[in-house]
Amino acid sequence: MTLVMGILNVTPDSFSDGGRYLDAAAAIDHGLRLLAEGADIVDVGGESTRPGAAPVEPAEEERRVVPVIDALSRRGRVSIDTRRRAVARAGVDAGASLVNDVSATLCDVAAAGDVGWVAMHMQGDPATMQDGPRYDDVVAEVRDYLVARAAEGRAAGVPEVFVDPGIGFGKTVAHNLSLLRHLDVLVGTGLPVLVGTSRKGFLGGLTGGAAADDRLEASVATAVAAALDGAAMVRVHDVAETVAALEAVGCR
Ligand code: HH2
Repeated sequence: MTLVMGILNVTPDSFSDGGRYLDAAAAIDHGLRLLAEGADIVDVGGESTRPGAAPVEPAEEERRVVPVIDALSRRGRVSIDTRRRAVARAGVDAGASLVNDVSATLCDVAAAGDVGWVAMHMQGDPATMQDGPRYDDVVAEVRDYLVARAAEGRAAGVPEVFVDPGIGFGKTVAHNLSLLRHLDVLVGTGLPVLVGTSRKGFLGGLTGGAAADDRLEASVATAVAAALDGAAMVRVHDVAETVAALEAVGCR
């Protein structure tokens, strides 16, 4: 069965749902809806990492996510989506059982809290990562990087490690497509793989310039393709549609 991670951005500026759930009550409502639609885990983030996003003060990020994690973790599984150590710790203290770490540097926080950890690959940082990303062999480089991070996580004592190729994080459209078409290379490491394509910019480019909210079909199709290729979990905005599609192909 492929797990579904539902996206909940408590931010003013996320590329797709920015500003919709900045209020804690609205965010909690949406998170409950994602759980009701079949999400196995709700991923709560308080900082946009879209290309060119401005960094947020950790105290502000923490203020956004903690009440939401506290409420939702009583009703289902929650992850904290952050690259900041203090925010990851606060998220775990509030009830998150997975640290979704786009910086792949926080395995010690996950180990200390005895919770899971997602190590994601990113070239550069969000402010500049789309300024001419370069690889000799993107598939092999991402695989080698993630295998090393997973070994670090296991050595630190993290009980559950996922790896994520980081679609759109310092990658051109061609790099993203190579990673998706050769997902078997990452799956072949034996590590559980998380894939996040939902509503991302490269799908707009591939579908005639569709705006973020008009990328449903492309988002569901790429999530299903990743699941069929062996992804353990997909990270999506549109939980109900993705769950239905995964059921249709026998992945749920
Ligand atoms: N993508 C985003 C954020 N966090 N985490 C993982 N593990 N994998 C991803 O692909 C990933 C992620 C970016 O998407 P989103 O949260 O929708 O937007 P924003 O960063 O603008 O808040």
